[in-house]
Amino acid sequence: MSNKTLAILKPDCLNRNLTGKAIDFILDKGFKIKAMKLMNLTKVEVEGFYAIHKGKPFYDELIEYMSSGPCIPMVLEKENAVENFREVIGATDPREAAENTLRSLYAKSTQRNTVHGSDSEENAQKEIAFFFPLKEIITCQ
Ligand code: IDP
Ligand code: MG
Repeated sequence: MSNKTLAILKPDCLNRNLTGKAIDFILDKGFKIKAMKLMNLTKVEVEGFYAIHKGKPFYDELIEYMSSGPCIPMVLEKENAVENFREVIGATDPREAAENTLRSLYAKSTQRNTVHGSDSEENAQKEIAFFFPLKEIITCQ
């Protein structure tokens, strides 16, 4: 089992100045940041990242939203990282997210739900590779 997952602090996290709080929360939960960058995703990049959702009713707006401002993809490491980070972020719809999860604390809507987390080991590997070449991922400490 891999010990890494891909997180993204989404545009609503950055434009509401929640970046520091979100990173603190993630570190407090025991994750180590192994790679991180600030970037503006193009529509084409977002379409590539979210290709699995193409055709769904929320797809077009999701592409608009995720390319609307800067975001911060990061590689997180912890034992059982994928499952553990999904618990830390909570359900997609913040109204359904468990108490004291990132989405229950900060997200404003199902679309603007503040943070992304990979949903399986296989997708985590693909998503990490989508943003980070191996040489950008810290291997020591
Ligand atoms: P997840 O982020 O919890 O894994 P997914 O079903 O993979 O949720 O959806 C990807 C993203 O698409 C969500 O995080 C959210 O931003 C957006 N999204 C999903 N479902 C809806 C919806 O019903 N309305 C609006 N946006 C949605
Ligand atoms: Mg998902």
